Amino acid sequence: MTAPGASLTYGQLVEASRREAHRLLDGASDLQDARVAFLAPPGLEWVVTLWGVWQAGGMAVPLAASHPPPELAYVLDDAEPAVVVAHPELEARVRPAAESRGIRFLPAPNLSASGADAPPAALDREAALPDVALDRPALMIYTSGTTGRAKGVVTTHANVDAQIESLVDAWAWTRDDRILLVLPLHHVHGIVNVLGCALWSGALCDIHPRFDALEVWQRFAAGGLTLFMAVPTIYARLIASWDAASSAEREAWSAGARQLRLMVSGSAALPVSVLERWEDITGHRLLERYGMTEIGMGLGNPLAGPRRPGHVGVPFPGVEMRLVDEDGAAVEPGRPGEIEIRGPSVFREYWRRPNETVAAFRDGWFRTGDVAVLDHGSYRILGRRSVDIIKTGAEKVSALEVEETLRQHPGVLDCAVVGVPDPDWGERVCAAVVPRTRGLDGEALKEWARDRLAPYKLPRSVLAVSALPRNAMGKVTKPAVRRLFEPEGSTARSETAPPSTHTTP
Ligand code: MLC
Ligand code: AMP
Repeated sequence: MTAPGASLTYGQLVEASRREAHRLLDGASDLQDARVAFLAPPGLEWVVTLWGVWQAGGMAVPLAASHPPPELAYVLDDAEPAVVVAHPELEARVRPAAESRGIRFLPAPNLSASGADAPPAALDREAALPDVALDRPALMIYTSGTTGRAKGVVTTHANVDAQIESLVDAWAWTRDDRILLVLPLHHVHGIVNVLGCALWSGALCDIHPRFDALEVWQRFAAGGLTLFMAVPTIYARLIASWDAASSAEREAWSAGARQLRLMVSGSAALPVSVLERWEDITGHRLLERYGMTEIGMGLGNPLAGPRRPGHVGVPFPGVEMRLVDEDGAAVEPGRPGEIEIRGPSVFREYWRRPNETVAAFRDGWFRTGDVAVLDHGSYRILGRRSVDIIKTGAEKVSALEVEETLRQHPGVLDCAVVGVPDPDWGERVCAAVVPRTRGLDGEALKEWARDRLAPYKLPRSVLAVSALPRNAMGKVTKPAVRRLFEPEGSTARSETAPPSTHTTP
């Protein structure tokens, strides 16, 4: 396990995480599934905290490093953690909220002072840690939905094991693998697919605290990696960076990338143009796969064998899937239907939301809300059933949550938020706003929202309209709102009202 300027062997990781478990237990014998929320940049402290929480019998709640204090406070109120752990770099964002709620606060484990190089404390090595059964909760990841605010997706140790084992099997992970991690660690993609599989396999994980295109290319060129996994926006950024490089750099970077054994894309639709360009540059046909926080990974193209552009392959080992119509009946082969998933990787519940948990399943099958079709023996994702779920840069955003927040601004009478197709981000968050008074400044509205919402939820375009397009029932018609932001939107715009403000940051 390496991170800038530091590394841990597996032996050191075990020692440091046992020490962390004892610190969290603070004399208790078992955390008894208490939530431990933690905020740290991707790095060794993050991994030690995760393993510490698990060994102490707690449920790990990773917080998003990009979130502003109100979003973090929401998670604290919802998860009700017994402990909050934060890295000094990010502590100011969460410590006041933890302390004002009377939650025990701990700084992230200081590995340089007491962890990696320090001799293990005899007490820590010998003192018993709880036996944690596999059916106990391991992880809670917050995800946006169509109802209300973000929900905690609870997975047990057995679920996490199943999610990891399925990928280790499908992608033939071994202890000789070496993967570069550039994804945020508040999603399954980074936590399970990259870090989790590496830890499970005893492989090397080279952790970078954030994505930087130049650093990634230089790391490829430095050699020694076998695996890379990222979202389509990252591949698009890497392509742009390669295009801007000198011919000597291009040659070295491409040669470095060619040495890897597998490159994977997922979390959002991979444009065929990106797949083709990446293949030209690196010789790798990206393996596209489909997943979701609630299920881990569902479908993937083969490790060996043809990978169809625009397709997401077939179910992973241990995953059962079916395509159904609105009534839950299996669709005819070749017809589109909603993906439903069943199997040991599927989550246990939405935290303290029994009704939403029940509604998310049909006869034991998890209803993903994604529509797909089987085409030449491999599935193709056609889209989502809800227009109110936006995927931007592979981050899921609830349009309703952004609308709720914007409506709290005194200058906003009403608004509608949509995802507009975008070549780099997949979708772009856009807001049509009915101002309460004249002269509402879209840029100022975005700045106001920045203190309240995660950066990726902020509307990148704000358009002032005198009224929102509605159907005969008075319901806002989102497709018409979306057309307001599309290049040929001028005709749609005149259906509603002339814009008075249009900012495209
Ligand atoms: C950052 N910004 C975004 C954004 N990320 N805007 C829209 N969508 C996003 N996802 C904003 C920044 O706040 C900033 O705004 C501007 O874009 C430029 O910032 P940046 O520094 O250039 O962006 P960066 O921080 O580099 O982030 C881009 C990114 C990141 C693509 C690296 O978004 C990312 O890591 N995405 C991956 C998310 C992920 O892991 N998803 C997996 C979900 S699990 P401003 O206004 O300040 O200029 C899942 C299941 C599965 O989906 O199948 O895996
Ligand atoms: P999240 O809820 O953040 O875990 O995101 C899961 C969602 O991302 C899925 O429900 C899909 O809508 C989308 N998704 C993941 N992988 C893909 C893919 N390969 N192609 C299209 N959409 C995807």
